[in-house]
Amino acid sequence: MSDFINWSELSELERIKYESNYLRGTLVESLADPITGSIAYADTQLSKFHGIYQQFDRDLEKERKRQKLEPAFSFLIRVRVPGGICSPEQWLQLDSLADQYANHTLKLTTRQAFQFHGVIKTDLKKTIQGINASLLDTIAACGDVNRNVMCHPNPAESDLHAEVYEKARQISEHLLPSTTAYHEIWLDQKLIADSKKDVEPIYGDRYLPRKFKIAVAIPPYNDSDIFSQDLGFVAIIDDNKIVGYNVLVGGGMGTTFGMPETYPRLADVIGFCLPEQVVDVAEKVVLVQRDNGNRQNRKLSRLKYTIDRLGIDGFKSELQKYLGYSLQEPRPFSFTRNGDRFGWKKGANTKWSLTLFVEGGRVADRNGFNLKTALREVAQKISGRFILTGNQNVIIADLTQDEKKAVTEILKKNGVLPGELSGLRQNSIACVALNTCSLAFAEAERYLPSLISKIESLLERYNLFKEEIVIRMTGCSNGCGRPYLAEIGFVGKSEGHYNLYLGGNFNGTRLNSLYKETLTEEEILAELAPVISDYAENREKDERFGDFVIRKKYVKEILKGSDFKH
Ligand code: SRM
Ligand code: SF4
Repeated sequence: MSDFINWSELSELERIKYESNYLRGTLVESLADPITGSIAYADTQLSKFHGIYQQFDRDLEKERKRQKLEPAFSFLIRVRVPGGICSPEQWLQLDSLADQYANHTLKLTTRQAFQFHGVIKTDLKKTIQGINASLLDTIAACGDVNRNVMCHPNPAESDLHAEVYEKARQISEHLLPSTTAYHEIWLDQKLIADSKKDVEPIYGDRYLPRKFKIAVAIPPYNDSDIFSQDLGFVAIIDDNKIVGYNVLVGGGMGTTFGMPETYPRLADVIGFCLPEQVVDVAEKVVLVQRDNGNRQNRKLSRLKYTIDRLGIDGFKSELQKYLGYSLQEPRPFSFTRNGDRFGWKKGANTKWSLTLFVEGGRVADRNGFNLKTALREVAQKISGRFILTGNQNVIIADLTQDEKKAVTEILKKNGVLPGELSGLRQNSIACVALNTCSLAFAEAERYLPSLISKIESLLERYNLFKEEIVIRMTGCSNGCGRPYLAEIGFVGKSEGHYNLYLGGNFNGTRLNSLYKETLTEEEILAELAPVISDYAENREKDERFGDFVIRKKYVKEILKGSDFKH
């Protein structure tokens, strides 16, 4: 069948995947090429499936051009961590790799994963081998496959955490690509005599049309923003037991400025399945997308567009054909909030966990705030676990009373237990953006903290410092910080200019709407000041900021993604 593919109609990535011999391409040759710090173009696409992105330092871009040098190439490596769980030993290994080969920081992502930035080509293999030595890997952390599977992170918040985590882990394992290319290229494992014999029973020889994302949630916490996922499973609990999962499909955040046909979309709840059906349902949803997703235009190839093209009923009947059975009617559920809940919490098993705010997800030592050192010392001391949250934060989990004391002392000593944080800052997310992200139009991680300080001054004026408000910023419209679900969302348009979106809700079940376009910082503060003052004076009891701006018609509620304006 593949012989009859009309390549001219398809995106160029389709051919690159097909001709890659199951993700091998010429990666070995590219890595060995001493002339450049980069790899061949096709290999930059294939390396993503191995968890690696080629980047260049955008801060140095102009100067390197002036000096007629090639860009300062380096690589981002993303570690796959289903459900965000890693051991203290693994933390220590990653911490040390960050110092040896990367930019001395660890980045905690919005999908409960780790990223290294700034790894040069000649250190790539050593870093990947170091990651594997800790029994973690980077397989399928990026690329047109299922990505890191998220789940509710906190064992102290839910007795059902272990069961849900196990589901996330099973889904992740089941949907891994089966090619041995990763082991051959990065781990020097023996080449298979005829690697053409590789088969990808789930993905086929062109993999998926686009990336695919899955999360598992335990109500009332929507900490993985389940409505933004291609596929979501929401645990349905009866008598403290998980009786099954509601199935959600078609969420997504990515949009492209200037392409109104692209939009963020909330997932639809399409049914309910039993716990033992979850992995099968995940596989079959992936297969429907594999066979029906758009392979011509990558801007329109996510599952959300497939669903809008087929119609939700069309999608459900297609899924039923693959499943061979119907999903049951969805069961009622509700979320009270998204984001993380900070501080110490004792679980039913009497173990303690501490949810720690990590601004922008960046684990670094800066200006006396020695978070990286502190977490290294914690890892050397505890027998529990680290759990990354889907909001770029970390939970130090499963601690005894004595360990709790020791952790508190370590954090204090390293300046990591700061004074009170505002409700706004605690609910903030900023994507990486500059200086590494090649798609960024504007700053995010490096800028949001200072903008928040200025908005905090406005909030303090009205006694709203503690008010929890979800604020998110991204450096472009791709949506990596899920900005379209924020009560206050900023999306970078150009250096120093942001679109301002208002009206997402606190439990992550409503998209926000464009309020003002292309604002400078001065304009942002001038636009927000009267809204915040109005909120302080005229909010109803317990009314959230996002609900207030809809009630007071600052923005119109968006009922479906395709109505979203950007
Ligand atoms: Fe993302 C591309 C960073 C979560 C939507 N994302 C990128 C790249 C790899 C840029 C690139 O393609 O060259 C960014 C690397 C920047 C850097 O220097 O690190 C990048 N995305 C991130 C992370 C690190 C943001 C963060 O600060 O935490 C997150 C890593 C998650 C992980 O561990 O796997 C990250 N990205 C997301 C999310 C949120 C989520 O998954 O919950 C989204 C929106 C949800 C969705 O997918 O719809 C997201 N990233 C995108 C898109 C737009 C996809 C689309 O449908 O249009 C791109 C661009 C693309 O794929 O073409 C993108
Ligand atoms: Fe880069 Fe844009 Fe994603 Fe931010 S939202 S990390 S700028 S791709």
